[in-house]
Amino acid sequence: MAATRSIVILTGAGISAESGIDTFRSAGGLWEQHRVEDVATPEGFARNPNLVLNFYDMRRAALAVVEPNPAHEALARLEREFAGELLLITQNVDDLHERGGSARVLHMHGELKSALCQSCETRSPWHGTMIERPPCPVCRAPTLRPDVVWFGEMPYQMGRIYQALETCDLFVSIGTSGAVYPAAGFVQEARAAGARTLELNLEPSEGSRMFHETRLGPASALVPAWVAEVLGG
Ligand code: BJW
Repeated sequence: MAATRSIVILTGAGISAESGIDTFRSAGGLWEQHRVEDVATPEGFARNPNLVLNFYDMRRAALAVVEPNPAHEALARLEREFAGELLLITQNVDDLHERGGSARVLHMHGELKSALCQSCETRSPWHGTMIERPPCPVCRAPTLRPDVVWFGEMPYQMGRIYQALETCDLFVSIGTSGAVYPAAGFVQEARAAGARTLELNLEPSEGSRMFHETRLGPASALVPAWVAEVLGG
């Protein structure tokens, strides 16, 4: 088999589950406690901005008490030691990849620690609470919203992502249910372009049959083992 030169990795909520961050679709997960239409759509935000700002303020505060786990750390090791090209795409809005040591992370669904100004469209770092309606640091309008991608909105950097999917020789999906597009379609894009495809997940995802190989188990065990395999030990 030819050596792997270019890897695209997609991560989802499952990689952060063992750090103590709720996934979305599990029993007791985020979507069981909140209506998706209320907290993850532009229409929900227009209807009740305080509810949405509180929801994201609470999620941002929760980041302070969690730590990256061995799966995040293993992907940081891969970034440091893999000689080929690597693109790490995450659907997660937490910062555990960065805190685990990854320097180059593409957050396609935005970031909890970022604010988006609805007036001037500037993205700015965000550490406090948004419920107090602070002004945008650039245009001063009180129109900041969470910098997260809600249903019906376009995820970030899709051009760069599709380009990488077309040219990678290995696509790896980690800890995602495959329920949300366009991310759920990446496996098909990569496979159609000739890449080998691997899924690492606790249970088979919705698109499991699209992958050449599926390994089932907790990310904290599967990801370090796979990284060691790629790096030869
Ligand atoms: C473990 C584990 C452990 C647990 N170890 N594993 C009909 C058909 C097709 C598409 C659509 C449709 N109707 C509407 C759409 C489009 C829509 C969509 O996909 N809807 C579906 C519900 C059908 N998508 C959109 O609107 C997107 N935009 C869009 O499509 O724009 C147009 C476009 C066109 C063409 C090209 C490009 C774009 C935007 C989607 C935005 C999603 N936003 C959210 C919220 C972000 C902010 C926030 O965090 O609050 O993103 S929703 C939520 O789901 C979040 C996640 O990133 C995303 C994916 O969830 P994820 O990560 O997979 O988590 P779970 O909980 O679902 O799964 C966890 C997995 O981990 C499970 O499998 C567990 O088993 C596993 N696991 N513990 C390993 N220890």
